[in-house]
Amino acid sequence: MPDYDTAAPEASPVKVLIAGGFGVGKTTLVEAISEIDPLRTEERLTAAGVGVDDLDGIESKTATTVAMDFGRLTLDDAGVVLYLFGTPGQERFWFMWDDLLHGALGAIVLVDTRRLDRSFPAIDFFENRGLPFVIGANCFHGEQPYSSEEIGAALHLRDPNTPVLLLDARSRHDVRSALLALLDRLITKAQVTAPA
Ligand SMILES: Nc1nc2c(ncn2[C@@H]2O[C@H](COP(=O)(O)OP(=O)(O)OP(=O)(O)O)[C@@H](O)[C@H]2O)c(=O)[nH]1
Ligand SMILES: [Mg+2]
Repeated sequence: MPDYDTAAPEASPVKVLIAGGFGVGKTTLVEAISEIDPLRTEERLTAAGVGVDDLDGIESKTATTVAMDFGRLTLDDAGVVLYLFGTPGQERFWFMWDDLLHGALGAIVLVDTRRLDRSFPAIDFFENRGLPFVIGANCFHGEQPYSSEEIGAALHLRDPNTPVLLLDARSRHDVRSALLALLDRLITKAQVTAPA
């Protein structure tokens, strides 16, 4: 049984969504950083998905999230405990995103630069609802031919100051940096919108 009682009681809870299109590395990211055994709700990809699920570039993928991922990370220095909710990526499960959004303060939108179009709906979703987010460009196989600026421009982000971070979703260090960048963004936005 995982131990769910070790988060510092005085830490402020912050709900964060890990979003993006099919197979961009959301479950991998939550697994890389969570201090508890992450909850995964994955089902095997089967022959029934041929022609529906595009596995181009992620041929080793055998399962897909059908509800959500859940993990936790305590950041003692920041005095917060992050609750990470990974969204399902397949289009037929997007109806769950509105429920997952409830109470969330921010998001990491993962993109795969080989298939940027997979993540446009996630970006639109958060821009339309005004939820702050950072972009995590997942460098599959350690390769990333594009700079952060180029990726930001290609995504046509409504806010040009949206951070674009190059990361490896399997790397605890990279994921932690992305989450800290998101926290910075949340603090900056809160300061801008707070009444004087
Ligand atoms: N080489 C490499 N493989 C990765 C990386 N991130 C994820 N993968 C692999 O890519 C595949 C997809 O990763 P998932 O974490 O399942 O992606 P997901 O976004 O949760 O997928 P859905 O829930 O189906 O939308 C898996 O086979 C991972 O092992 C990475 O940074 N580098
Ligand atoms: Mg997943």
